[in-house]
Amino acid sequence: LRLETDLHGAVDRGEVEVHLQPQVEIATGRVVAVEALARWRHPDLGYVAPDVFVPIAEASGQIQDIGIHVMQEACRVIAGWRAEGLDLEVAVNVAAVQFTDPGFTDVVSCVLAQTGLPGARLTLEVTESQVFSEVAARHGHLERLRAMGIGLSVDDFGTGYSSLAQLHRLPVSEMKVDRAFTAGLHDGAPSPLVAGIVGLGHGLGLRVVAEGVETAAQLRALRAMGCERAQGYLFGRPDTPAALRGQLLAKA
Ligand code: G
Ligand code: G
Ligand code: MN
Ligand code: NA
Repeated sequence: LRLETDLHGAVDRGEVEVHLQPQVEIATGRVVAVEALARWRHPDLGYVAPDVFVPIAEASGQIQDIGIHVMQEACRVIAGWRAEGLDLEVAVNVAAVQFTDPGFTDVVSCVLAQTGLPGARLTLEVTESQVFSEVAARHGHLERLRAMGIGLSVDDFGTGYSSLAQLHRLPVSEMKVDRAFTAGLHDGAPSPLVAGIVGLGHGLGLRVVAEGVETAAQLRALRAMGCERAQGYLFGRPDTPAALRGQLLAKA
């Protein structure tokens, strides 16, 4: 209850920050994208993890404001880097309840217009169980977002319900393999399960991103499967935009 109360106005007080985690193109080893991850800096408790505050914000309706703030900040940072010649894509997590707002697509459009970020540089991540809910399909949001060049990613794939018939029907462009599956790639040994998931994604015409990549052996196994992108501690933890920018410039 205290967290829910304290969360009110957290955005306006500047307590909700955006951290970024790199995504690497496996074929080249280059950082091509970042995922934006919300962090709540509570004045007394310090950083509160999104696993804790996102469900609270979803239940209390505060996720709308927080989600838009995170999107705005992420797009602002990436558009700024782009103007300086560091051209990356950015993935932003969206909660299903955000799609209940008939104006959601218009808000996203405004964020792109205000920040100057091209739609093609933005991907919205929706968890598997949420993307299949009728809520996400309502108001034609998914089709309109895709028409703006925005990518739609099925997050945490393999952990929720999946109606493969629906997945085939929805205008998604990317699949994120949940880190529980990546963790099953021991020493690069063959994994029919992960290979099957990656093959399913490709069969549906989707780009496949593996989450939770922690070892070079896992990366080799994913490369052999033709997985396009990898994200995880092997490449970097979520960090402040300034810290990540420093790392990227040092590498360049
Ligand atoms: O950063 P990680 O460490 O703890 O994130 C945990 C989960 O919290 C992520 O998998 C993601 O689904 C969720 N999350 C992080 N940031 C956001 C956000 O801005 N909006 C929503 N809806 N979920 C987020
Ligand atoms: O949206 P999503 O569930 O994908 O958010 C990513 C979450 O996974 C974040 O909480 C992030 O800190 C965490 N994470 C990112 N990379 C790794 C990794 O390589 N290993 C583990 N165990 N967790 C990771
Ligand atoms: Mn995600
Ligand atoms: Na995920």
